[in-house]
Amino acid sequence: MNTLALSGTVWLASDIHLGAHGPRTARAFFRFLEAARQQADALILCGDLFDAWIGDDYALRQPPAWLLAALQALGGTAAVVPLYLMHGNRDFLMGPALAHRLGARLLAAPVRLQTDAGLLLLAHGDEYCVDDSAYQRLRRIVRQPWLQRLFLGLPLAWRRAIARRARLHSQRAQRAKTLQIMDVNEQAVVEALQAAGCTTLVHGHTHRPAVHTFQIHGTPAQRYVLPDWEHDQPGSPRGGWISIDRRGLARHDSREFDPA
Ligand code: LP5
Ligand code: MN
Repeated sequence: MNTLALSGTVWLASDIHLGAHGPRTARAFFRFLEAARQQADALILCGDLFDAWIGDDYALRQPPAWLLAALQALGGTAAVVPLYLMHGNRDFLMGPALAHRLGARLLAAPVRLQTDAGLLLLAHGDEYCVDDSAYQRLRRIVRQPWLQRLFLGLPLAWRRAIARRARLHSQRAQRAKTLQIMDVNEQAVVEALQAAGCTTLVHGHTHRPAVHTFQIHGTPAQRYVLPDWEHDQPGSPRGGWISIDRRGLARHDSREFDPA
């Protein structure tokens, strides 16, 4: 298991879902990155930074304007503060070429993170949604290296079409699932924490920001859930991050970067 030691102030965010159709979310996120440059000693993005990632060549060859802006903002940040990227269920194809372009480091999940606030476990979170058997089946399939190689060898237009189909199927499938099925399974969380020797888990993916407290054989444990970022849909914008320093973990709201 990956272990990473980071001292000082560490910022964690997840599920920003950057894409062509989220200019306001991107603007709030870029402001967050500027703040991170000034206030954080390390920044970890815990998956689904992008709405969908269909191959590094897409980003590096001829990025569309929204992606170019994102690459510049992320690269500019990584030049100042160490930037770590974890894979999510939408951008698990982010590869070494992207990391190199950004000056970021890809982290294989889960990560045991040693911080000034103690040891914690970090993951995207989809791996703990084991009650969602249709999703877990899909996950096992798309994480096969041979299939990924095959996909990455397809023309960009095909990949884009497949990703669009996958997103549509996924959205349709979710309508038939209960919220409970799509949440993490408590037993899976406990097992992951025990395997890592941790009592605190931080993850995203479920878009249900919270701090859950529970016990593992009498020992207090916590699960922090990072929010997704959505500043484009009508209604109340949402998003945020967690900062970690020697005082502990604190949750923050991204609306401070989106003045109405
Ligand atoms: O993403 P989110 O949060 O909305 O939903 C997830 C689960 N869905 C997914 C699918 C992604 O959204 C698709 C992203 C595409 C990225 C690039 C494509 C690269 C392909 C590479 C191939 C090697 O992760 C969703 C969970 C939900 O989280 C909550 O946990 O429920 O899972 C599903 O909805 C899965 C469905 O139940 C079953 C599968 C649907 C079929 C999709 C494949 C269609 C392919 C079409 C090809 C022509
Ligand atoms: Mn996700």
